Amino acid sequence: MSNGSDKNLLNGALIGCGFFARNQMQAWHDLEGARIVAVCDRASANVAAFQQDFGIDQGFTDAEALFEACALDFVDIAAPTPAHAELVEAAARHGVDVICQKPFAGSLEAARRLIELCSTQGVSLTIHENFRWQSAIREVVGLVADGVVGKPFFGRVSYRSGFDVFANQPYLAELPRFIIQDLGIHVLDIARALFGDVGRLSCETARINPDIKGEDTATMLLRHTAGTTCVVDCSYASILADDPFPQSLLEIEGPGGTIRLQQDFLLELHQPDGTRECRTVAPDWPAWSRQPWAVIQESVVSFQRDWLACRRAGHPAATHGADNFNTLSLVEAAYRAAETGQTVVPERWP
Ligand code: NAD
Ligand code: 89V
Repeated sequence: MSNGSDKNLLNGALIGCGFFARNQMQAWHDLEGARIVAVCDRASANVAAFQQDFGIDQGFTDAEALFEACALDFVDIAAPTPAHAELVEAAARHGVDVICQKPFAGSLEAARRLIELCSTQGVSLTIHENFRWQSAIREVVGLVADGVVGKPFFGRVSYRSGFDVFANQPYLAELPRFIIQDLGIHVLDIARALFGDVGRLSCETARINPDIKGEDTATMLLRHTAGTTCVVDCSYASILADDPFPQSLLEIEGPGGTIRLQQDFLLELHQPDGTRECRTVAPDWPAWSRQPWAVIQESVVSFQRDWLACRRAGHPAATHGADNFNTLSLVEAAYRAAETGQTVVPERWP
């Protein structure tokens, strides 16, 4: 927990006091070196609830008033995509470092403009892309980076569930673009963390649930520039007795072996001699976490811890704005590929 007398303590504000922001508030509370001094939401009831639940003195319903009143080191934006432009612009104008939730900005054009604005204003911009920070995913990313199976020729990043995400996040049912934009963005980012950037991509989608507007299954085929072919598949229409929500399962094949991250954090390493090493890489759950969300909640703490370390060291966090542009561009490419039936070359940050 933060210590109010520490001179190196960063003062932050959280904007958007909704469903997911509670995890971000809990994580800040767990971490040394930063504290949330103010919260802001358009809805005064949400401001009051966060002030009470997290003991925050200052509450605002207008972001401009927040920036005028508080001397902030950073802002953590947990408001939805349509609010990003206005809020990031205000933070940049006031010289405040920005963390912003995914999916960032709403379009590649808007993302580019905001990344450039933050750079011009000399503030850092980091997208709150937390799935690659899940400890089991990080373990596998580390094994691949260490060359444990050699240069991967095949990968699969798979997220399949029938969990009722609409109960906590009813707005998801209204999105004309649903699973790739909301969830696929995370699994595409895991594919980038494992295998690097993508040269071309194809995609098939379907809407299985008749009560929602967007697609709820997507199967994407990625050719990474370093040579790996990767299948990224996601579904919220899968009927599974042992539903793994919200775990991402991995498979990586290289000339030196195969890595599998199976359900419930079982990590397998298959060796060329036909043997297999197995171990469990279950996370250390935060005390406040609750199943089935704990795997995501743990990654929020890890993401924010890393952001703080990078901020102190003065270098960009892994999912800085320009990096995340290359994940966002895979989302755009996937929708274009699904619409046209063509293989698409994603845009890349220069
Ligand atoms: P939510 O609707 O529950 O909360 C959003 C809050 O933002 C609301 O209280 C709303 O009043 C407020 N808001 C909207 N515009 C605002 C503005 N201009 N100024 C101040 N407040 C404003 O939504 P949520 O489920 O908490 O999702 C929020 C964001 O978090 C979305 O972008 C979503 O994709 C993301 N999310 C991320 C993860 C993850 O694992 N990274 C998981 C769930 C949601
Ligand atoms: O992570 C997310 O963005 C969430 C969920 C896991 C429900 O898809 O919206």
